[in-house]
Amino acid sequence: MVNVLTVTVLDCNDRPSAIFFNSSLSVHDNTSYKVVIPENSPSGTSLTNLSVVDEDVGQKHKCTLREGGSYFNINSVSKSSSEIRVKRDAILNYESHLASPITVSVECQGNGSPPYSVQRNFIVQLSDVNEAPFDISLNSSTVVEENVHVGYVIGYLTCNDSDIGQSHVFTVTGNYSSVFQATSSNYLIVKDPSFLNYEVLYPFTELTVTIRATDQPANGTGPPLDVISDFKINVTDVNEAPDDIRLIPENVTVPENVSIGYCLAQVTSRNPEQWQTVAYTALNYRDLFSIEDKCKDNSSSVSQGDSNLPYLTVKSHLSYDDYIIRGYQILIKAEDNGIPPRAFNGTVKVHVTKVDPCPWSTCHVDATCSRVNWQNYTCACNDGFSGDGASTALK
Ligand SMILES: [Ca+2]
Ligand SMILES: [Ca+2]
Ligand SMILES: [Ca+2]
Ligand SMILES: [Ca+2]
Repeated sequence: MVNVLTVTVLDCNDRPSAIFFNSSLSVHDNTSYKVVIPENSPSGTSLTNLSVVDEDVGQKHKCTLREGGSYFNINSVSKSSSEIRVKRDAILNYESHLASPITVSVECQGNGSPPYSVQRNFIVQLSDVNEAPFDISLNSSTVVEENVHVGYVIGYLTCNDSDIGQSHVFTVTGNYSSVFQATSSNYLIVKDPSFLNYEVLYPFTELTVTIRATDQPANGTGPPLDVISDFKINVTDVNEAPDDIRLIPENVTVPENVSIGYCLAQVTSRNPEQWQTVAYTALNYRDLFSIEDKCKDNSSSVSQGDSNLPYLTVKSHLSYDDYIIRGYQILIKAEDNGIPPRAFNGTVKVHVTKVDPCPWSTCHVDATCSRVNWQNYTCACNDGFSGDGASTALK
């Protein structure tokens, strides 16, 4: 008798044995599976594909992230493979993960009974990407006086950068790149002080200076990046002394018998602050000349001049005889009413011409007139004549 033993092999569910990862970003080392992804990768960037190894043909597997779900999500591609991608709004910041790489833990569960699952971990390491600097700041009062020297330090420049340890090169660009300069030690200095002239700039004394900061990235992290910012720098006034004291008209020539009170010329000067008042004082020949606010002698052609300018006036007779160089160099002080007041001394010239009374002398025709001074003369009889000169007689 033959007994037939029929053995029916019943399928029973086996555990999935492994998860295989497959990524172009993967780096294998001896101990673990690791994926390196650039920081700031946008959402949807593929991190890795994975497939579940299971002897039970035809089973489906549902994979979920046990760890790493803050940064990534996982989606089914087919019944036993899935893809992990960067999640929306995930912040993948190299600098904040330097000391703590991201661990991703995947668990895949089959649809058999009982529902066995398999779990694998891997490491996501972020690689550094250069990020643009931001927030340039100028550590200063942003006020500069006019007339400062070359190299005057306006302030110190700094900026922020997400990249750790980067240094930055600052440059002045735009309208005022010839006026200001950023040094290699990050000071903003004055390059051309002649531009910082309050009176020339007025009323546009607030300058908008544009500064660029360029970073210096580590090799392989991308090109240098920059940021620009505008800074307002106010040029403030400094009182400057008047200079260039002169007469109007410039060349003054008067006869020695000019009358007392005669207005020779008006006195002026160049004062950078044109809104100020300038006071003039004669410092020499004060017995001969005075400087008056008004001209009282209408006989002078300058008497109707600029009412804001004072008059150089004859105070006593200008004797040609007493004065060998026939002119006066009058030292005048011009002082403004700025705070503090500033003064300057300058010289003006007045020429005096000789007056000869002989043309209208009463000397006799047979006498010779000689000038004594501007109003006196002597009459001397010519040879062959005698008398007092006013009347003569033949000898
Ligand atoms: Ca970076
Ligand atoms: Ca940077
Ligand atoms: Ca000034
Ligand atoms: Ca002044």
